[in-house]
Amino acid sequence: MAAAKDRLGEQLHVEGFAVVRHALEPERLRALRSTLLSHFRRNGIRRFGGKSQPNAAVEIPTLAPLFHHPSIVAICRRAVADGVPVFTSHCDVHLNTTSGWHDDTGGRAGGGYFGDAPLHAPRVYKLGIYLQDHGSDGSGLSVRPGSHLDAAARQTVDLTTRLGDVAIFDVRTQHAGREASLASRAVWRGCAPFGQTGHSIYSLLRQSRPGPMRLAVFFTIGRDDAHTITFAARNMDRALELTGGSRWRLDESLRKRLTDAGVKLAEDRFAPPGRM
Ligand SMILES: O=C(O)CCC(=O)C(=O)O
Repeated sequence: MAAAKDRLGEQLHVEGFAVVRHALEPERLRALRSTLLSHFRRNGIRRFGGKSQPNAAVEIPTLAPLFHHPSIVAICRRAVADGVPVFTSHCDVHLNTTSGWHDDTGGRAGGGYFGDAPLHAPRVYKLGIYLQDHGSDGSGLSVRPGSHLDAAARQTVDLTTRLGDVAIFDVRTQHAGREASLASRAVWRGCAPFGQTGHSIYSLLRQSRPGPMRLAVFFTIGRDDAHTITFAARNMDRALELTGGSRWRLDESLRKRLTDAGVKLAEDRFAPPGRM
């Protein structure tokens, strides 16, 4: 009898997203939430109406237990075809940011995070861990099923994650987080041409009308192939450009925990960021 197909792998393949319910202990995530809130008191950069910490796998060492948590490693293994995921090192934490519909390819027309590779080839997945419930507030992650294969797909699904759930999606899948109001979007259109200064102004304006606190961790893993390594290298370049930092190697103990768990590390296979 043929082995039953893994539902998570199958769903990612067909629909481009999945949610693993109750994967993580809420208590652990509440503790992480307060650590991250302290981090953002002094750190992070103003982005999209809130604050973000790019390069967070390097910049926030307290995230490490999340990456090698057995449930997370199991999800990553199930997502890739051969059960050997590659950790890209790309990780962002977002506090109170807004986001419209987009994918994470860096540009579908080529020249994005996959270079000139045809977009049917890569298998890179983003995990989204929301540190509060979004079961009914419409403020969590929404996706367009099938948009990883057909960019014109327009149906939308609100993933209604609760604390402890893990969302995972193909980076080609179009998705949106908390959408800004029409008025905020108009303000953002005025700010966007001014780069980081525009981000700072927009974020300060939004801070004066705070909504419910919203904190989430995103990181990417991929199949063990050249596309994943290109994605990793280009995203690390971008993260260092955004932060102005130069540290890009993972902490030695995190490297060991991941490799002991059977996860490969993209950082062993790309040139130091900025020198590609
Ligand atoms: O803020 C969110 O919920 C979505 C974040 C997002 O779209 C991203 O990290 O690519």
